[in-house]
This record gives sequence, C-alpha cells and structure tokens, in this order.
Amino acid sequence: MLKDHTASVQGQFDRLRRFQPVWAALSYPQRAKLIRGFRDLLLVKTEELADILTREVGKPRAQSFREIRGAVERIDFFLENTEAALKSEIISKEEIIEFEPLGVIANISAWNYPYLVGTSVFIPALLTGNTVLYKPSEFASLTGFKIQELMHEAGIPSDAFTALIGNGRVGQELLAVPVDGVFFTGSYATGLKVAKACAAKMISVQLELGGKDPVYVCDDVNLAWAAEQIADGVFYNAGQSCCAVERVYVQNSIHDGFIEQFLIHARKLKLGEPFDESTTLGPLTRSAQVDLLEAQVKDAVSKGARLLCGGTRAEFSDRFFPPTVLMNVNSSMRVMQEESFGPIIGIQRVEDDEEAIRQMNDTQYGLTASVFSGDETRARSILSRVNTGTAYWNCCDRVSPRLPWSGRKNSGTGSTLSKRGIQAFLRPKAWHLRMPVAN
Ligand code: TXE
Repeated sequence: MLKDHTASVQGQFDRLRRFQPVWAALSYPQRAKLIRGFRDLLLVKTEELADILTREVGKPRAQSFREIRGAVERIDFFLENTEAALKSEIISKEEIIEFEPLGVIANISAWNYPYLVGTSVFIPALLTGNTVLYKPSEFASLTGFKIQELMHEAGIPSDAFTALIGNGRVGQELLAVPVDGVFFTGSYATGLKVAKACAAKMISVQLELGGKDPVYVCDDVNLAWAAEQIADGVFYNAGQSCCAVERVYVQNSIHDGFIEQFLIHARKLKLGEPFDESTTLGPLTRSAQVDLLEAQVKDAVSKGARLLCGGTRAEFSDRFFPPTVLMNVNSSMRVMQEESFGPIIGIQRVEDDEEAIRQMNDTQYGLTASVFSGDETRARSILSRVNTGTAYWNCCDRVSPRLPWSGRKNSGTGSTLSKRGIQAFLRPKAWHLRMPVAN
C-alpha cells in the first residue's frame, strides 16, 4: 500500500518535472494571466471558500473571509512585482546575470492560515516559472483540494500545480523525490526533520517555523489603546497565528493599570460556534493543543503565577479554550518559553528597557517583537537589540506583502514575501561573454 503510494508521489513528480520547461517557456504575461484568473476566482467564491475554511479549521467566519481577502492582496503584490525580478541584469557588455526558475518546488504547508501561507509560496513559485507540488496540512485538506480545483479552473495545468493530500507521511514521501527546492511552513519540530531530510541534497530549503513573540509596553503609552491592540494580537484566530503575541512585558509603574485594561478586552471575547456572527473566539483546530495549554497553566501556577481568567477547557467541548491570562509569570515557566499556539498569555513585570530587552531575547525563537511606546527613538533602539526578523512599533501580529517575512533562531530560515520572497524562487546564472579575437 505504502509502496504504491510512494510510486504515485514519484509519478506526480515526474509529470511536473517533464512539464516545467514548458511552463517556464510561457511568457510572463501568459503565466500572470492564469494566476490572475485564480485570484479572481478567490474573490468570486469567497463566501463558499470561507465556509469550508471555517468548517475545517474552526476560525470565526469573518476571520476566514479576511484571510481570503488578505491572500488576494498578496497575489496582487506578486503580480505587480515578479516581472521585474525576472529581468536580466546587464552589468556590462561582457557580464550579464540571468535569473532562472529553480525547477520543481515542494511546498509543505500549515493549517492555521492555509490561504496566506500557501499563496506566499506557490504564487511566486508559479509566476517565476517553477512547477509546484503542494502538500496542504492534513487539518486543511478540503481547503487544499479547493485551492487545486480553482487553480485548474483558472487554466493552470495540473502538470504545473498538483496538491498531494495527506499527513506527514505524504510529506516524507515528497521529500524523498528529487525536487529542486523545499518551502516549508510549520512547527520547529517538523522543520528540523525537513532540514535533516534535505541536508544532503544541496537544494534551496526555506523554513517558516514557530514563534514565542514578545511585546514590551513602555510607561509612556496610552494604556487603554495599547491593551486593546495587544489583546487582539494575543487572541485573534484563537492565538493560532505564527506571529501571535505570546509574551507580554510591562514596565513596573504601569503594570497593574495595563492588566486592568487588558482584562476588559479578554473578557469581551465571545467563545463559541464559529458560524455564529457574534463569536470572536472559535475552537482550537487540534484538540490535542488543549492538553498543552492546560499543562502550561498548571506549570505556571505551581511556580507562583496567578491565574486571572480562563485556565481550563470549556465545559461544553474539548475543542474550546477560554481567554486565559496569567500574571506574576517568569522565564522559568513553560508558558513563557514554549510556543502555546492558543488563547493564553503570560504578563510579566519588568523594571526598565534593559530588562525588557534581556527578557525578549530569552527564547529559542526569533520571529517578531513589538514595543508600544510614545517615543519612536526609544522603541527603535530597543527593537534593534532584539534578535527577530520583524520589529513592530505600536503594532503587532501584522504581516505585509511588501516586507520580508523571515524568522531567526528556531523560527526558521529564508524569507517569503517582499521582493526577496520572489527572488527565493530564482537562481542566478552568471554570463561571462568575450568577443572572439579576429583571425
Ligand atoms: O505544523 P506541523 P502545523 C507554525 C506555527 C506552528 C505550526 C503550526 O507557529 O508552530 O506552524 O502548523 C507536514 N516530513 N507556523 O501544526 O505539524 C504536515 O503534514 C514532511 C509558522 O501544521 O509541523 C503539515 O503539512 N512533512 C509560520 C506540515 O508538515 C511533514 C506561519 C506542517 O505540520 C512531516 C504559519 C515530516 N516528517 C505557521 N511531518 C511562519 N513562521 O510564518 C508533518 N509534516
């Protein structure tokens, strides 16, 4: 059984390998026209797609809608910027750099934002002339099928884009065929396995992994406003965002006032059925995550933290976890070290900027960090000393198609989005051209 299936991943790969030069030989406007067709279908079918996504991963329907619209915005960015990235650089008459597609790409993806993390990879990959084997998460298989269906409906051949539906075993099989690049989005644990599987292959490997993103609230902010922004960064998508706020540090003099304001927003959230329009906090996608969240709360409380709200699964279902806020936390606690990926937050008091910088860097991850302050110079000087790929001043949990998205430390390697996230799918060819000497 496994053998037959492995053969079929190999078979799919062979098809895409054969077709890739044909796809790359199309003019850029021809490829762009097909991708624009896919983009337009996302807009026409947003209602239907949002329903499927909400049914599948449990995010409130308005958030599914917003995700699909966000994916369209990303596609527009790629459509506007890819042609320029394909242009040769003419250094002189004798030296030219050309840019060629990598070949066949493996895109192994996560379930938390299947449209956003998917389009960041497969759209620039296709536009630059690569063919793509796309493995959606097993927790977002229906959405993965739907993406494939719309691609083909838009006229993108199945030999250019094919979805491989299945779990981690299919991912392993995909890593066993000789693709030319692996673009992975998921957890650090799986990312490490992917990196090891690719180590001997000498191919491009990009890893977008987890985070433990901190926010530091300085004593010169409007507390009510900052608390509202940060609560949204903690609880949006039930905390299942790669750049969800996972740790909050607050300067001593405003600590109690901040917590008071923060709790107002945490208590406003409505936990419930995601198709109910009044719901702002849906279920978790994987029920196993609830065990981890409860374990983190138990560990923190046993080490002296104070639980201010939430803390245990909802009585009506194992999939639902209420907004959970802990104070008196410190860096010895799991909730301040491990990725939580749920609606839970530890809020820690710090004396000054130096202590905040030390605490923010005290993690294995390095995706984003944020400072809320009335003083731009102060905030930028703090953030320049925090080792993350993204720095936010007075905002958080935000991704822009125009800026590179890249993790440091255990948050991964490489960049998607921005012009760099287009170049990632190209390799340079250096031409040295000398005129012949006359006979
Ligand atoms: O990851 P998993 P999930 C991170 C987020 C969190 C994680 C959640 O922070 O840590 O993603 O996604 C396949 N060989 N980001 O739970 O379990 C699996 O089938 C090959 C970061 O989905 O690691 C799935 O398709 N593949 C981020 C994919 O790997 C294997 C943006 C990921 O699964 C495999 C979004 C194997 N051995 C989420 N085992 C960012 N930094 O931007 C599993 N898979």
